[in-house]
Amino acid sequence: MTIISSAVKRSIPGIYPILDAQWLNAKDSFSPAKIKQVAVAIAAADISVLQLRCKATGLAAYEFIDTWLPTLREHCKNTAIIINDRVDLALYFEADGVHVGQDDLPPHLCRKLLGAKSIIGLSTHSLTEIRNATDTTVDYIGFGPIFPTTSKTDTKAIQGVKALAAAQKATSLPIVAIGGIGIEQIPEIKKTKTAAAAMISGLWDEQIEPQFNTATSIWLNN
Ligand code: TZP
Ligand code: MG
Repeated sequence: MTIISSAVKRSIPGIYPILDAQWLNAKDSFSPAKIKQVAVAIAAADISVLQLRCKATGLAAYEFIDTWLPTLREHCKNTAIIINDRVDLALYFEADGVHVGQDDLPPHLCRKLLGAKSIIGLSTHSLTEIRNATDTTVDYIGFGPIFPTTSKTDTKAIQGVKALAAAQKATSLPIVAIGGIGIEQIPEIKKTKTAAAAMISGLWDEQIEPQFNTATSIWLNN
């Protein structure tokens, strides 16, 4: 497990890359050399948290994490690694935490299984869900989709940046904005005082070269 300071755990700052199996597999076969290039780029960009997300059922999620995690761990010593949905795999791989949705295992069960040090994130889509989450054991709240996205099909209604600003005002927990955030949208997300911007497709250019450094520089300079 990565040693992650409680300051990082509290703030979940900046750019929060999501390495999404479906998106990555559609773009490239991701050879070991390419995975290493991505891991080195994440470390160079000083990314404090990232998520491995594989919506495929069964063995596929295990294989995806098993393919990426060792290289990420080797190069990204200061990056907390969060697993989407799969508390069992977070436990097995001793990941730094888990990100769950409203219909997944509830945060208090995740906490019981993963322990006090684990980072637990919860997706929300309304002020009511945010207020409910604030009273639970979660460490950060995902909120979105802020803009239209093609990376997820079953999304809820588009929230927009005004709702994002209201969402961050409604909770003391860090909010991670998600959905349709590209490099160009980072300044307006930052302006809402949101803790972080989660990005899948927006962190890659047309040649499928990672843009982590550009994204974090824009975040820091706005
Ligand atoms: N949850 C809400 S929108 C979304 C998820 C996982 C997809 C975000 O992908 P992108 O490519 O950053 O819009
Ligand atoms: Mg989920």
